[in-house]
Amino acid sequence: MSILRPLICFLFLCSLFTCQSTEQVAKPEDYTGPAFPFLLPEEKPDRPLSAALERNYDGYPAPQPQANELYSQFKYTELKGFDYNDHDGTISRRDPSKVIFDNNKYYVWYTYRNTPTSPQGADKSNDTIPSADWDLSDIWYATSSDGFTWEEQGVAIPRPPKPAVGWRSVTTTDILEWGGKYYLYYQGFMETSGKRGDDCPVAVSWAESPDGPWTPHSKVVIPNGKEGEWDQYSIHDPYPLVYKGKIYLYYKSDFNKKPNLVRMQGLAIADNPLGPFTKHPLNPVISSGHETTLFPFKTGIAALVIRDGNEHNTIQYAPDGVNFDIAAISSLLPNAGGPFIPDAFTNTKNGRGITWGISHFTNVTTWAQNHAALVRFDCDLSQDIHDPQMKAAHVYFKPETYYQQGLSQKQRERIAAENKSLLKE
Ligand code: AAL
Repeated sequence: MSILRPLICFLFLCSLFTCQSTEQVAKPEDYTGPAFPFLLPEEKPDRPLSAALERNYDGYPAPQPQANELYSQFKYTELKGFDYNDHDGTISRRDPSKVIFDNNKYYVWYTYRNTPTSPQGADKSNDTIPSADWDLSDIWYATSSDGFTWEEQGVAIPRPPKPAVGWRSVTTTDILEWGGKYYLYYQGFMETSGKRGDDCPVAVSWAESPDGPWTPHSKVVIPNGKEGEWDQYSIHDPYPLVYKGKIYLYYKSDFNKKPNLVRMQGLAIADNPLGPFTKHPLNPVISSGHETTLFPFKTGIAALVIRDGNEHNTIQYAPDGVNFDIAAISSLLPNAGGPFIPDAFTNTKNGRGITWGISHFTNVTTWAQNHAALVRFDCDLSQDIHDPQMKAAHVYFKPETYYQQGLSQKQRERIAAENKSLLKE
C-alpha cells in the first residue's frame, strides 16, 4: 500500500503532463466562427473578443451609451436672480453646494466674493484686495421655487475674526442633513490663497434650520495630512453624503509640485458630523477630478470626474463607495456641480441618481475681470427618467468653440521653425 500510492500519483502526474503538452489551445486569432453580428448583442457574446470589445461588455453598465444609466450629456441654462456688477470682476459666485428641498423651496449655498477689485494675485493682495477668485469670500445662500430663478438670501457663514479657522476666507461649501440638523462644511483659509499654494483645512458650522443661524464648530474638522502625506497642504471641495449609516465625506487635495500639480479625491468617514473623521486607508480613492460631484447610485456611489488626471471627463461608479471604475465618458461635464439629490441623506441602498443641479463657469469674461457665475445643469443620470435627448453620444460644437482653442505665439513659432527645417537648399 505504502509503495502503491506514490506510484499512482506519479503515473497520474505524468498523464496530466502528456495531455497538456499535446493539447491544441486555439488562439483567438485562429477563430473561424461567424463574424461579429450586425445587431449588437446586449449580452457579451460567447466568442473571442478584442480587448476593446471585452471592455465594452465588462467595463461599462451597458454596451451602448443610450442604455447606460450612468451616461449623460449636460445641458446648461443661465440663472435668473443674481447680479454680477456688469461682470466687472468685483462680484463672484462659485462652488455651489448640493441643492436641497426644504420649507417648500430649493436651497443652495455658495462662495460669495464682493471686493473692491477683481483678484490681483498673491503679491498684490492685501486685507481688501483678493489674491484669487475665492479669496476674501463668505458663504451665502439663495432659494428658488423652480431651480431657474433664485432669490439671494444673504450671508450664511461670514468669515470669523482672526485667528479663527477661516478668518481669511470661507469657501467651497457643502451641506449635510443629519439627525434633524444641518451642517455646512467649508474650506477655512488662514492664509492668502496663492502665498504658497491653495492651502487650507475644512471647518464646519451647524444649524437647526437651513435658514440658520449657523453656529461655527470653531475647530478644524478635516485636518491636513502629516508632512510628506498627499493631503498635507490642502483639503478642498468637502462633499458629505450619508452611506452605510455613516457620513462619507469626499474631498480633493492638490499635491505634487508645480507645474505638475496633481489633483485626486480622498474619503473621510465619521459617525458624528463634528468628527472625528477617519481618512480611508486606500486614499486617494479617485485618481482624477476637481470639484467632484458625487451621489448615491444603486448600491454604491457615482462620481462626475471633471478636469485633471488621466480619467477626466468620466463618470465613475464604486459599488462600495471606495473602489471606483469608469462607467461612462462624456463631455461638457458640470464644473463644481452641486446636484439636487433627494436621497443624499436617506442612507439609501438603491440610490436613484440625479437630473439637475447648479454648477459654475469660471471664465465668464476676461482674466482682468476674473469672476465666476452660477449656472444650472440638467442631465439624465437617474434610474427614474429616460430622456433619449440626454443620451445622445455626440455633442455638436460651433466652429467658434474650436477656434477659441487657438495656437499660442510660441506654438506658431515652433510650427514655423518645423516648416523652415523642411526647406531644401
Ligand atoms: C476650486 C476648488 C476649491 C479650490 C478653489 C476654490 O477649484 O477646488 O475651491 O480651493 O478652486
